[in-house]
Amino acid sequence: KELNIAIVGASGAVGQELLKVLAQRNFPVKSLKLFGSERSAGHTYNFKGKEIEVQLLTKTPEDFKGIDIAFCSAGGGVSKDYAETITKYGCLMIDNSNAFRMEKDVPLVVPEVNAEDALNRPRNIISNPNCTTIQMVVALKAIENLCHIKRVHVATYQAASGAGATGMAELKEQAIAIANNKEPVVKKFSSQLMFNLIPQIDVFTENDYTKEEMKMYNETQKIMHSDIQVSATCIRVPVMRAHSEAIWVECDEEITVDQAAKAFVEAEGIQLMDDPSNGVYPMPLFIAEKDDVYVGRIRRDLANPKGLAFWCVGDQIRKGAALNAVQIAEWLIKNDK
Ligand code: 2RA
Repeated sequence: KELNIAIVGASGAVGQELLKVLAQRNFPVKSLKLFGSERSAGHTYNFKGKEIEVQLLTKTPEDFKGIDIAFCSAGGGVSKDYAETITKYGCLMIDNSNAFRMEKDVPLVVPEVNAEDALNRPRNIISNPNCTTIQMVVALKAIENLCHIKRVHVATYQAASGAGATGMAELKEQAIAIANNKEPVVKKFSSQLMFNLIPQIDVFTENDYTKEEMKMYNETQKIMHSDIQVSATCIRVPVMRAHSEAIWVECDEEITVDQAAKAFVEAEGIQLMDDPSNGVYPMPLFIAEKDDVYVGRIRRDLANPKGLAFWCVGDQIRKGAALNAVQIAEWLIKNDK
């Protein structure tokens, strides 16, 4: 069956990736409507050889009448403001923002982990988790299948793409400015990112963790239906579009490196890349534009007998956003009869 699809936020980094992913995966698209702000309305984008013009997003529910699925990626404010408009006539909203992620009546879905949750969506909204959570839970699920994970410590190394197309442009402009002995311009990030690390993503909450770090705590519990405790430190790094994570897990029982490696090999959506003595491990430069989550550097946690450490890299715009949203839709096409 072919579906009528909309993309809200078509001009953004994730909107553009959605166009690519839908085409590359031959998603069954009957019709495609693009929506955007005043800034992007009127632009045209190519989808499978056809130019499609971006329509201004307004509060006219009729614009979404007959549309089966709207992929939304225009920020939390827009998602909150337009959810009623989008879903009024039965359109399913797959929302990439943080607007509804923790609401009880909105499933938060990573198909490799909790696809079935997508079947229970009373508001006709499904949330796509935050990018850092998505790639981590894909890896954690493989371990959880072996033995319950009690706690996780994670340090993230997050690419500029997490701050959108303007974040990527800023990193590139800073690199060019520095190479030309010019002062790098800082607009999107709080400090110069090139040749630097910024240990703050999003704003601080009252417990001194950032919102980004608390997303990893709360979203992981919701997706995994688990009491798992996650303590995160999230860092912006001068990398273009793949996020990396150093992860330490503590399980109820001891798990060997071999058991973990086998679980990663067998897991859906994971590629094991782990031959460190030959310099083989995932690196964000080379994982950009790949679909799977890449895992390597698996080893015992020296500080914890029931612990395991590994390194995990995933493309932020793809698995961390656009691809995961499309995979949710693909799963529903197969399983939601
Ligand atoms: C970031 N997690 O990397 C955000 C994007 N969703 O900034």
